[in-house]
Amino acid sequence: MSVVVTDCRTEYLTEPLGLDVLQPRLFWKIASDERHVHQSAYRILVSASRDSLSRDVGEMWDSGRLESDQSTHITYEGTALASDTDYFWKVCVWTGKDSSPVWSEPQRWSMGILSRTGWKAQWIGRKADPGLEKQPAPLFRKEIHAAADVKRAMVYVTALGIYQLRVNGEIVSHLFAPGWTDYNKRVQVQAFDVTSKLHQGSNAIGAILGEGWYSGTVGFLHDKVYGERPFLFLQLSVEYTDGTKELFVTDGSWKTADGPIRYSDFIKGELYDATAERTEWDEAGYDDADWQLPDIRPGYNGLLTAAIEPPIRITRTLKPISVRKTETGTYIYDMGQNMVGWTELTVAGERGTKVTLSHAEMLNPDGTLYLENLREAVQQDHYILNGGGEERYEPHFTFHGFRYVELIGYPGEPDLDTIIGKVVHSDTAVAGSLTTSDPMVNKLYSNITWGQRGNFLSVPTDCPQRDERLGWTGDAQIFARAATYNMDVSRFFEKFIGDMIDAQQPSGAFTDVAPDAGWIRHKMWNTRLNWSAPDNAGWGDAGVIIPWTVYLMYGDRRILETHYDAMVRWIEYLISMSDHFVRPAYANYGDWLSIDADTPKDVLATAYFAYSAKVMGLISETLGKTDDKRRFDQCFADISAAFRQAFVDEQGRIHGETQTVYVLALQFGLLTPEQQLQAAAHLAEDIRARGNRLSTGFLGVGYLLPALTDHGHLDLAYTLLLQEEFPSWMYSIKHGATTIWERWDGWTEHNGFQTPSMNSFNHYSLGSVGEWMFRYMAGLEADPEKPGFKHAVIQPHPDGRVTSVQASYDSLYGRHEVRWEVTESGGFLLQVTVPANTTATVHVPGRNVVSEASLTPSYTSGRRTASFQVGSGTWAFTSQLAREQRDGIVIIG
Ligand code: RAM
Repeated sequence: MSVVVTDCRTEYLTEPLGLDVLQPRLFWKIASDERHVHQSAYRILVSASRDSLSRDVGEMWDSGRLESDQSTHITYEGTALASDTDYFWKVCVWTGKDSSPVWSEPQRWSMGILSRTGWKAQWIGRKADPGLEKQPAPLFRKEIHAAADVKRAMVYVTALGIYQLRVNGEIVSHLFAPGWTDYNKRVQVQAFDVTSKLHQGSNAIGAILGEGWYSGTVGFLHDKVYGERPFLFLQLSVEYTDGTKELFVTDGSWKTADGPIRYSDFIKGELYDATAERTEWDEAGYDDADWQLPDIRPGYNGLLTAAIEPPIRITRTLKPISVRKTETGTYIYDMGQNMVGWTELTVAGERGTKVTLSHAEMLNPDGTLYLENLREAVQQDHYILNGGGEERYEPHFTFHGFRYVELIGYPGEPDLDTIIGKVVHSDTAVAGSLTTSDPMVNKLYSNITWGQRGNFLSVPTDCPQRDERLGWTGDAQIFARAATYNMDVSRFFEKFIGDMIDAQQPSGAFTDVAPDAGWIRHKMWNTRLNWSAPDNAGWGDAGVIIPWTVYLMYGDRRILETHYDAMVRWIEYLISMSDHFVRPAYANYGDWLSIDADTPKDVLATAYFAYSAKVMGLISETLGKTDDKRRFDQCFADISAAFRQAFVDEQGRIHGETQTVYVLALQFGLLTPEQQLQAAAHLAEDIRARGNRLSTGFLGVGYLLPALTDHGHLDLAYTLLLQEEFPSWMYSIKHGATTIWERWDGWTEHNGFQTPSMNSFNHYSLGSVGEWMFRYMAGLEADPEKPGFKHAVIQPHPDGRVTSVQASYDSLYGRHEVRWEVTESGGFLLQVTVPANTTATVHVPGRNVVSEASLTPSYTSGRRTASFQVGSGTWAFTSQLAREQRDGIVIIG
C-alpha cells in the first residue's frame, strides 16, 4: 500500500515563526491511492535541532507510539518551549496492522517572545508636522553591524499603525501588518526569518509607518481612534556562527525623516511625490546626517501577542478589459471585476506631472464614475512623477473597492497595459470549488468568493469601498459557514473571535462591530435615533455561532475552551435582558435589508436567543460540561416554549408572517412537529404568493434554502436559486454583478441606484447561499460527532434544473469531492471521494440504487434514500430519480 504523510502543519500553518502558544498543535495529512486507508498509530518526535531529529531523537518530545487515528490538533506535550527558539518535528504514521511505518518530512516552527520581560525594544515615532493637515508617512532607519557570519536572524516587529519593513533594501513584511486589533488591548507581532538577508559587517534596517487603523480614518467614525500618530517596535535577534548572540532594537539611536508618501489613509487614499524620494535610504552606507532622532513613546499597556491573522497579500493581478477616453480627456478603465486592492500605474513624463487614479464600483448612466456610494471615502491615489524615464507606482497604506478606474492627467496615450489591478486581502488559502451545469449558478458562486476575497481583510469587513469597512459581526456569522467552504479561515476567525472577546462589554453583551473602534461610544448617539442596540440579535450571537462553526469545520476544541466563559456570559446577559425568555422588541437592525417584509424584532431576537442557547448546549456537551449542558438545553427548551406561546398561533402562523420568521423557527428547532409542517407550508405559500420570490434580509437569507430543503420544498429552493426576476441573486447577475451586493435593490430597472447613503456593491452577507450550495446541493456536510470532516455526511440534493454539480472541499484531512449528474431520463450518477483517515456516510437519493463497489446500503425515507458507509477512496453510485411536473416545470428529484 502506498502511503505518504503530507502537508504537516503547526497551529494550522506550514512552518510558522514566532508562535506564542505554549503547547502548539500539530497536524498532518495522509495521501494514498488505495481505498480504506486509516491511521492506526502515530509517533511524534520534536527536537531543538535538525540534526538530532534526523537521528530520530526527540529530546523535546517523543510521544512514543500511540494507537490513535488522530491526525489533527495533536497538542505538544513535551518539555517547556523557550522564547525565540526553533523546533523541528516529524511524525511516523502506521496505517493498518501489518503496514510499515511512514515518516513525514521534518518540519520547523519557531517560538516568539514568550514573556513581557523579553521585549527590550522601544516604541519610536516621528512628531507630526504642525503645518500639515495630512501627515507624510515617516521613514525610519538604522545601520547595524553584524560582528560575524549570521547563523540565525529573526526579527519581531509590530506597530501602532501599519509598517513596511525592509532589510538591506528588500521588503520583508506583508501588507498592512500588524493588522487590526483593539490596540488599547493588544497588538499582533509578526516574526520574519532574515538570516539570508544579513551579512557580516554593515546592514541597514528600514521601515515606513502608515496610519492604518490606529491613527488613520476608521469607517465613518473618525480618525485617530486609538492614537495620534503611528509608532514602530522592532527587535532583531541575531545568532552568529561562533555561537554568540546579539539583539538590535528600536530605540532613540534610530533615525527618521519624511519621504515621498505625503499622506496615505485607508479611507482617504494616497498622495505620492516621487520627487521627494530618497534613493537607497534603506541601504547601508546611506548618509542620514540630515535625518532626525525619533521620538519615544513612553510605553504600551496592551499585550504584544504573536500574530494570529493570516498575512495580507496581493494574491492575484487583473488586467483591464477595456479603456475609453472621456470627453474631458480622462480615461476610464473597466477591470471586468469588482475587486479590492489598488492599481499599479506605469507612466513616463516630465518631473512634477501629477497623475490621479480614481476608483469606483459602478458607472453612472452617462458613463462617469458613480462615486456617491463612497460617502466620505476618497478612493483616489495621486502620483507626482520623478521624470526621466518609465516609472511605476502603486500605493502603500490604502486600498479601494472598485471595478472602474479613471486615469486623470496621464501624459500621453495610455493603453490596456498602463494599469494593472492588484487584488489584496487576508491570504486565506482557497479551500473549495464548485462548478455546475448552469453558468448563472457558477457566476453566483464566483461572486460569492469575490465578496469574501474583497472583504476578508484583517477582519471580516462589511464592505471595502465606502467610509465603513467595519467588522460587522452579524454579517460575519451569517456568512461564516459559507466562508469556511470557500477558504481556509481557521486562523482568520480565531483572530476575529479574539476581537469579539476584546470588545465584549462588561455586561456580557457582544458588540455588533469588532474591533469596537469607538463604535459603542458613537452608538450612544445612534440609539437615540432608535436604530441600534447594545446587543443586536444576530450580531452579538456571532460570539457563539462563529466558534461553533470553527469547531464543526476544523474540529478545533481549543477555540471553544478558550472562549467558553465569554460565551456563557453572553447567554447569561441575554437571559437577564429577556422577559420570561422573550427578548423585547427594542431597537435593533432586525432582518437587515429584507425586501418588502418586516420581521418583528422581538420574534427575530427571541429566535436568535434560542439558537445561541442551543449552540451553547452543544458546546458544553463537547467540552464534557454536563451540568452546563443540562442548563443550556433547559434554557433552549424554555425559550422555544416562550416563542411558541408568544408568537405562534393555532394554524402555525408566526407573528410577522415573513419568510424569515418561518425559516428561523424551522432551522433553530423552535416548533412542534405539527407546527413545523404548518410553518413550512406558510413559508412556501408566501414565496409562491410573491411569484416565487424571496424577501429575506441578512439574518434570514442564510437559512432560507436550507429550511425549504429540510422541510419538503427542495423544488422551491431551486426555484429561488434560479429566479432571475427581482428580487433574486440572479437579478443582480443579469445586470452585470461580479460580486454580491449589499441590497437586493442596489440597482433596479425600475429605480436605478438605491440611496447612495448605503449602497455597497461588494457585501458578502447575501452570499450566505453559498453554504446551501455546498451542504445541500452538492451535499458535503460535516458531522458534529466527528468534526472537521473526520466523518463526512454526503447527501446531494439534485433537481433536474441543474444537471450536474462538482464540488470539492479541502478539509484538514485532504480533499473531499462530490460529483453528480442527472440524465434526461432521470438517471442519477454520483461519485464521491473521501480522503485517507476519514470516513463518510453517503446518502444516495432515488430508487434502484447501485454502488459500483457492491457496498451494502441501508434504507431511509421509505426506501427513497439508500445510505452507505464508506472509507477513504473514490466511490461511484447510480440511481433513478422521480420525474414530476410542477407549475409547468419538469422536476427531477
Ligand atoms: C450597515 C451594513 C452592515 C450591517 C449594518 C447593520 O452598516 O449593511 O453590513 O451589518 O448596517
